[in-house]
Amino acid sequence: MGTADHEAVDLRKGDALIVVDVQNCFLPGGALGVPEGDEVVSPLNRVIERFERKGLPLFFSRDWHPPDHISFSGQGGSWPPHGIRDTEGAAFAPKLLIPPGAAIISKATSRHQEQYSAMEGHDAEGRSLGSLLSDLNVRRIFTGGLATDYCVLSTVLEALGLGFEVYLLADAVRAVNVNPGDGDKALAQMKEKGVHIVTTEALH
Ligand code: VGL
Ligand code: ZN
Repeated sequence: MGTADHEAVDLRKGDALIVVDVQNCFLPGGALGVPEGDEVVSPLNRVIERFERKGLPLFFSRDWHPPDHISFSGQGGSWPPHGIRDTEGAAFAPKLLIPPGAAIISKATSRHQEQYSAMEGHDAEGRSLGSLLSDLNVRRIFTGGLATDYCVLSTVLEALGLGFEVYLLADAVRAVNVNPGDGDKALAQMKEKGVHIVTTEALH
């Protein structure tokens, strides 16, 4: 958290929270367990409650892969099978607060397509996250979850490309770190591109 800004951020209309892939398979002991992945849940819950109390929109993305997804090692991909739709591994972490009004965004649902970015996912009615955000006139995106060096990074980069101002919740992300330092590298890349690196305590 050494790189985080500590100024307070006042949440307001036009803000949205995107919680990325806090699913059983990415928690320690899961099929693609992220070290300390479970530690993102309580800081995220604090922010989820804050957004909920202010009536601000919340989005929860999830890997929702078919059983033979191209990202799996058996199909020539680089990951063990994980995030298989309608399985316990793909379920959200049991302790994660999911308010009734929140939108669930499923991604990488087709066998031949990888989608790390939540921006490419869709809600239950097939609307893309990008279009939902623009319909709501969202300008600032706050995001955290798993994993810093894959789906969080892709989500952040795509959001920047779409013109959103992006706030990364530094205490509410953890990295896979396939190569040591990948998570720190991802954070540095985000910071260099103008992402605000903040802690969940800074949000009011
Ligand atoms: C993710 C690897 C494969 C992630 C998803 O959520 O960061 N990483 N699928
Ligand atoms: Zn995946």
